[in-house]
Amino acid sequence: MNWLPVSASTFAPGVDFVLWLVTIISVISCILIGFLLVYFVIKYRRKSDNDQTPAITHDSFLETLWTVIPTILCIVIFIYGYVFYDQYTTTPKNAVEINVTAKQWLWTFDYSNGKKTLNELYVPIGQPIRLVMQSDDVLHSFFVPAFRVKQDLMGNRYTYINFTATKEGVFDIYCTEYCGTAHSNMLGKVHVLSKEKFASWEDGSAKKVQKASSNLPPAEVGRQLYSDKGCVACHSIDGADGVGPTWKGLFGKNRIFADGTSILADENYIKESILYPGEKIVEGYGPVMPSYKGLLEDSDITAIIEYIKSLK
Ligand code: HEC
Ligand SMILES: [Cu+2]
Repeated sequence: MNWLPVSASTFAPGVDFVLWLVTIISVISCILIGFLLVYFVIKYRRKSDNDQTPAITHDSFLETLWTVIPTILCIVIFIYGYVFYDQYTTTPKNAVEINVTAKQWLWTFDYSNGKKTLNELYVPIGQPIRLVMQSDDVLHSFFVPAFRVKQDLMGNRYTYINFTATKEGVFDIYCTEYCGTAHSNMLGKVHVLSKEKFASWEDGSAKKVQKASSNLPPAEVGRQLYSDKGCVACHSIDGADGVGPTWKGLFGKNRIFADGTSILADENYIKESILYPGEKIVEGYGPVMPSYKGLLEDSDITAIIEYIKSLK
């Protein structure tokens, strides 16, 4: 049966095994108890007015049985749970570290070679990875269902996740700790690449290859970035007000700022708003937009601008 998410890490089979074990034990006990309950109700029902319940106080054999069997089952479940939990929390010696920072409402990933990505985590297949995680603001929780790993992120301490991916592909990252208005948009992707592809991603050649082969119009690329890079968390495209101003009709509009100055929204203004959001704060909004400096390439920003232009 495949009602579970794809299984794409070395932990996934163990977690699934414990889940199945607990589920099967529970289902069998439930059916057994339910059946006996109904059976006894019928068998020992009062058949006539002077039917008397015999005065049985206890039965040592039965009592031992129903204590010993569940205890053994609990110990078995505990042992499996402990073994897999121990594997999960022990960092392998050759693990590669990646720093993860969560903030309302995005994920950033810092790699040891100085690379930085937004909402998209890149890892090589078969390589033990250790995520060193922290939050810039409230509690968040990093969850990759396909890897069966989940861990809260806090502001005042580091927390960790270990995993080794076993399947190439793209898997979802969710925030599973309610963290404010746009919590449900705090999404990301893990890209599990072959060793060769990862090496070329690391030295930067992969991105160019990928870009050259995608001949989408820039506004279309911008539309994808809008959701992939998490702008969707704060900006609507249909005129609805959110944490930030809507993008609908933004281009060419007169913008009034908190300090009373104003400007017409052109390409340069939008680029500045993305790289240095604190410079000009639109009247009526808080200074909460994170800077995307170093997280978006110039071509990404151009694509976003084209997309904003298309939202009339
Ligand atoms: C955490 C919420 C948040 C996220 C995420 C966010 N923004 Fe913003 N953004 C704001 C807020 C609030 C403002 C208005 C205050 C200001 O000017 O800084 C704003 C303003 C802007 C403006 C100027 C808008 C105007 O009406 O003049 C642009 C352009 C913009 N953001 C682009 C982006 C892009 C592109 C992304 C994604 C890469 C993004 N924002 C992600 C909150 C956010
Ligand atoms: Cu969150």
